[in-house]
Amino acid sequence: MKRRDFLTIGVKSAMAAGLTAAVPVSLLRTHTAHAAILAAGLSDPAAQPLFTNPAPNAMSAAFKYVAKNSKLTIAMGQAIQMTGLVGADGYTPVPTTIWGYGTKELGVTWPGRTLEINTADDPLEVTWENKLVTTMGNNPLPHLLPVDTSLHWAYSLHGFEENSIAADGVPVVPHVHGGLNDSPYDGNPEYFFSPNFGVKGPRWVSKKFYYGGPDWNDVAGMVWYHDHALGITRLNVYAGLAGFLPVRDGADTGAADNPLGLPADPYELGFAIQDRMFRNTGELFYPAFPGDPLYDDFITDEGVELPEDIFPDGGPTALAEFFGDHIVVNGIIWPKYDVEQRQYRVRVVNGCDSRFMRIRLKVISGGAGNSAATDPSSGSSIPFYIVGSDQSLRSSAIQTEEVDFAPGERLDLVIDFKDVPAGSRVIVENLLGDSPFGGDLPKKGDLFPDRRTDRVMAFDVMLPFDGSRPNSNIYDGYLLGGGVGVGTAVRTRKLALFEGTDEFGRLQPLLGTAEPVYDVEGNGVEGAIAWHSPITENPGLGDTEIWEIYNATGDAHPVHVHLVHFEVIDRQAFKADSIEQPVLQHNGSYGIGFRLENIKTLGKPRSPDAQEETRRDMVTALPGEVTRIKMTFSKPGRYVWHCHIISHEDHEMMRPLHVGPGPF
Ligand SMILES: [Cu+2]
Repeated sequence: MKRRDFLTIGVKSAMAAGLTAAVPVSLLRTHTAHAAILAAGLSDPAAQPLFTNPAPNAMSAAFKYVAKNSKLTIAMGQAIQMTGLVGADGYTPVPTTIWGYGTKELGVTWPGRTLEINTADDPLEVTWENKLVTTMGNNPLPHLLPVDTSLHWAYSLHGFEENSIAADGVPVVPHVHGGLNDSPYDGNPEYFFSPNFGVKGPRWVSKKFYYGGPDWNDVAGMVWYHDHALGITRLNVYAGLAGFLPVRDGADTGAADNPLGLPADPYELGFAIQDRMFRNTGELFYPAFPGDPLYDDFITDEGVELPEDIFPDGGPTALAEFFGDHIVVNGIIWPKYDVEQRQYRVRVVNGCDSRFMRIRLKVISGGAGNSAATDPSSGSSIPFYIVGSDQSLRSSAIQTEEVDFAPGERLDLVIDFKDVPAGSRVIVENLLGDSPFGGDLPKKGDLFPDRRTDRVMAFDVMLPFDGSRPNSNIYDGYLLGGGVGVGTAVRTRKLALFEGTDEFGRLQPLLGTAEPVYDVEGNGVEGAIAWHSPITENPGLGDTEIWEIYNATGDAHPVHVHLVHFEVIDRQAFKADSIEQPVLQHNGSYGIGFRLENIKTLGKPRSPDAQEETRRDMVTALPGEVTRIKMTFSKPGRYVWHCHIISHEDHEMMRPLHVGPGPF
């Protein structure tokens, strides 16, 4: 495994010096929790229907919000939704309480309805309302999931210590991910607000948010929106707070006569892929207490035990990572979608907490509508086209048989069902494991027993061809006019990803610098630092910078930078000495982090992958590699950059980013 190879070369000296208390050994995790899952009254993925329930198409006109006079009011609320899950008897459908986005007319849904913006539109004014309250009495709802209040989170901030979810309700703040947002409307984690704006975060600015217009994204791409409240994002998103926000332009219009000739509604599909655990009753489950199934797998690594006296009741505690054993697509478990023998544009969002996927398509002849045709390993692989990702199209379509898919990333694919025999089933297969991704295919110990997470959804080729609608003809090399080009950099920053431990001994992923710098308050800083420490990334307004991100951890981290789109330049192996040092925590105590010394790059740089040759806001930093990106900071003010493993960003793997002069 790459993780172990890297550790031997990368932090060799630190290991020799005995400084690697935090070295992860999660590869050694064994997933033997199957019996425990059943004993705990949780849903057994092996007993759930596969490819039976149709998924809604998030790109269909019926699934979209319709703004009036460029204004929308979108509520976050609680609802009951059927996911296709059946109870312990194996056939009775069970309901799930979810949180979603919605309007009075449409109700709230998971995922939220699709918000489409055209680059030619006037700015859209959205009033986000926190309606996580009881229908009777307007009282704050408790969280659907156990909340760890030991983290730096909304109500742990100075001046908010007296607030609680019980008294004040759940803090939220929507972030439009991939939008060139003005700072006040970016959904910064400290801009949160509670139901009916009873509590407003320390940096809260406005009830109204604006997206679009001439100084916003200027080309078509796939943006999405999700909650970003400080230290509670993983739980708010898990409960259902996420949705699509496609950006259109004059070429990628979404209409049947679009100049690019891309498949259009009803042949343009949108699917949000998420992994979850459920109780047999249908309710969402998140392991947070000792004894919970999978808790031991995801709370801590060997040798880093959670002291019981810190959490006398055993929790709840945040997890180092989370991997659900049920795959949910647009709120439906392992759905199917019926298709014609033609090309479809399929736009997917990886909305999982920690799960990287490697996607492949498997054809099972005669499998359409066949409840026994569920095993991707029995099918044969077919190619598909990558036409774009994140914030833009590619310059041309490229054919592939596999593509990696990181949490937070969006892929824009064209799947050609023309030559797939009628009556076939095409299964979307996932080749990666149920444990942290290190760059390679999983080993046996990285997999859930009897897992169903190797399959995502299926397309059944069984609809009659509708000759009245134009057929698309995307091919390898088909010109699309997208791509990315960022100007000349004025500065190169060396940054790094670290794996330390917090004040309780829990695994704590951290960002920091890979060089000595001064923060905006004039303090010398080097190595890992936590969220609350003064700004270290302060690019000038309009500046273009190269960021070199050295991953000194054992796992891949999907790095997201707000405000910008970036060019992925290259990746290169490196070695360095990893020196242990204390890390100041939000509550004044200390955890353990590292800094890097004697960094040496190794071998030749490696070019970006095909899905990375677009305007990106996500990049996977692999362990033992430096990943180089280039971007221009074109709006002033407060933003953030973070790992998009949501459990990581909630546990300090996030740093503020401030463009231009203060105040900070
Ligand atoms: Cu991470």
